[in-house]
Amino acid sequence: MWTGPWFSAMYACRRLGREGKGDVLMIVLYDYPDCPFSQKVRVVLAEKDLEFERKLVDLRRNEQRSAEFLKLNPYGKVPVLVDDDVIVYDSTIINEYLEDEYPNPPLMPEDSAGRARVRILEDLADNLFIPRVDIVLAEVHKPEGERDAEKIKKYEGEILQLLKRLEPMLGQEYLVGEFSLADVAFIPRVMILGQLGVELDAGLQQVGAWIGRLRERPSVRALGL
Ligand SMILES: N[C@@H](CCC(=O)N[C@@H](CS)C(=O)NCC(=O)O)C(=O)O
Repeated sequence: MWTGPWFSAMYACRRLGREGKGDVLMIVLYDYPDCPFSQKVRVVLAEKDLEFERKLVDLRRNEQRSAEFLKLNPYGKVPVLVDDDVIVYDSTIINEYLEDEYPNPPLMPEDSAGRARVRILEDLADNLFIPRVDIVLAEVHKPEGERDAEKIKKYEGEILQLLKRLEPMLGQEYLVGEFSLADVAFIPRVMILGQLGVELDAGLQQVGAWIGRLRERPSVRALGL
């Protein structure tokens, strides 16, 4: 068991969608509240009604660099999921693990083409969308006089361009039809665009409606964004 500067919150214990392990609390999520990657995993745990123990890793105190934590994730990053004796890190890999291990309700299409589309969108969210929103977030958090207005404008423009790629996919409820890991990947950062002052223009009506639908989901509301 961990000692030292960890603190944990216990969540009631009920596991659905898996046979064989019984009603024993086995999932632990090493987490930081504001981390969009940790939030992605919390959405999936909630969608699958999986209960877990949450261990907060205080990034402000560099707890992710402790020898103990590096044994779990040599990259020194949250989230890390520990399921019994299985350790998984990287939010996208954790979410795939959860999908494989706890398939109900499914968050991946059955067909290979659909699964590939989900993975392409997760990659876009993780490597292009989230980092750009994080740049704007960092600027907006600075005192007003220190903000780089040009930088904000440039990255807001790039964020809107990325969202324009999603617009034609959203003639349906969710990005790949049913709610999937693709939607999950965007949730933490699309939910805060309004707070950052990023306004969706007229060409992003479907995206706006999609964000509204996402906001209604209990798993998303639980993030408190
Ligand atoms: N690709 C990783 C990224 C995880 C990540 O960047 N986590 C950040 C917090 S949001 C972190 O732990 N940063 C600590 C550090 O880099 O020292 C994932 O998807 O899980």
